[in-house]
Amino acid sequence: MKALEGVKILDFTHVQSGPTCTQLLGWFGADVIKVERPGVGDATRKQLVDVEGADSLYFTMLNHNTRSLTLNTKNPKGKEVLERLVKECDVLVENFAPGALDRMGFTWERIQELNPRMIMASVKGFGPGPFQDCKVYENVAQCAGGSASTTGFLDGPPMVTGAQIGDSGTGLHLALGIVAALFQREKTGRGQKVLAPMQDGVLNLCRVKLRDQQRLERGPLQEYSQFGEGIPFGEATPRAGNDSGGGQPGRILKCKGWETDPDSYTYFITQAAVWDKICDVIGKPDWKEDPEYATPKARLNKLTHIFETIEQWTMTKTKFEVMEICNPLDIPVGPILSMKELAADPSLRETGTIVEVDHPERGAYLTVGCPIKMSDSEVTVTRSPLLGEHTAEILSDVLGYSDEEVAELKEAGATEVVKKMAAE
Ligand code: CAO
Repeated sequence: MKALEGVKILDFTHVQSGPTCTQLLGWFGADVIKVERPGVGDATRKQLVDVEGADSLYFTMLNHNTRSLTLNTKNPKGKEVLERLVKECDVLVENFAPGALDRMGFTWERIQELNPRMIMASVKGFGPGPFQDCKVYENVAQCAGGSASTTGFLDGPPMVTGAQIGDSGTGLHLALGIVAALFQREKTGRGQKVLAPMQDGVLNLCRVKLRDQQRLERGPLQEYSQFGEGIPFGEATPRAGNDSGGGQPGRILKCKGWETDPDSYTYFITQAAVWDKICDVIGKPDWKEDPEYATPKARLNKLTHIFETIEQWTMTKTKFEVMEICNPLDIPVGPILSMKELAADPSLRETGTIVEVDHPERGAYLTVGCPIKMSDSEVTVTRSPLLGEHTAEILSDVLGYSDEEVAELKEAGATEVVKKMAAE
């Protein structure tokens, strides 16, 4: 048995944010029915194509453990099918542009009329307010949620991050809202609307920068290197490069081989509790007693000098040697791992964090498995569906349509002749 077994998800999601959420629900055992436009499907199927004629990695890596139903929800017969699905399912998840579901005729009021137990969960770019009608993609959310203004170096422009905190991050927020609403429904018997705006999700992940904004109003941020460098602060939380900016100063430092390997770096944290050990390791035992270095407060105005000195030591070691030396001493360090290194990491394969999946059109590929491990709800990653692969199966199993009725739906243009699966 899996955690969400028996929960039916009407999955109207596309691109990245929504599928991140529904894939996770699928991994937890929910039956995820992905509704896609006949002949078109999720736009990402045909974006960033690397194997001609096959669904892209963009699509496959975000849509595991789902079933695909092609349905034209603007066709009268298609609308009838959708109404029946709304009655049958527990959760409707969507990340259409604002108003698209209403234009289809499925307002929240109508959905409640059809199924008062329905949980309707949405990702939108913004919550209610001046930007509520905007279409939003990942980097727009990173910019509008406070991430870009606080990422990058002080003397450079705002930067977006590689971590998809706007899309995948918001998908995770939405999934939590959905399971909380399912839990509440157990007691109330009622569904509810769950909204996860991307701006809110990014801001939630950037909360320490909002903390610093308020601290800045009371004086300079002493944990930022710019303090020790004598660079005045402006009015807003600045970009702090690779400073941790928190209670335990940290920085990315070069390691042996950095001249030719772009990832030959380590993160190094000068945690107060292990300061003496750090001094010994880097060959600066005199810093242990020197009042200019002995306390965290005394060190704050010379962080750049301290990290440059530590870097002289890290540059004599590989990033893994730094880890091997510092780990037993409880000095927190972390190698900068490339995607190539992560993909080959045997321990991540063993835990199912990276899995190899076989696909009839494209062959084997790597993907991320479920990042949440549960002792009583094991995750098996199954390949993403081909467009409309489960149309007949869903119409019959979930809604009880006969073969003749399915044929009539095809005839009426509500669905399409299902693409045949390649031999597996
Ligand atoms: N049958 C018939 N019509 C369908 C359909 C189906 N099965 N599925 C979708 N459609 C229609 C929609 O009803 C909509 O029609 P109208 O515009 O006439 O109402 C149309 O397809 C396009 O939907 P869309 O506006 O959501 O798609 P888009 O490509 O123009 O915009 C995006 C994409 C992502 C910018 C937009 O959906 C959005 O802002 N979503 C919310 C924020 C979000 O999730 N952003 C993250 C994107 S990356 O994860």
